[in-house]
Amino acid sequence: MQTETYAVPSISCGHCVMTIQRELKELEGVVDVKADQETKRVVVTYDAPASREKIAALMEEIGYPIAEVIA
Ligand SMILES: [Cu+2]
Repeated sequence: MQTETYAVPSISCGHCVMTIQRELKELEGVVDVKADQETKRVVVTYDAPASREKIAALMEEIGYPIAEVIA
């Protein structure tokens, strides 16, 4: 299991936060998602079969591309 923090500049309001959390939690292997509109960061805890690639692809698909992996 691992936890990663992503910079997601397109987070602009509470709806973005809700959408990201809802969509990512549906990805198999994702254990926890915390999106923050102030810092425009998303912290995801996941295990296989989820992967950074799958998370990045989903974020792209829903309109919130990851700009940078912070940690
Ligand atoms: Cu929004």
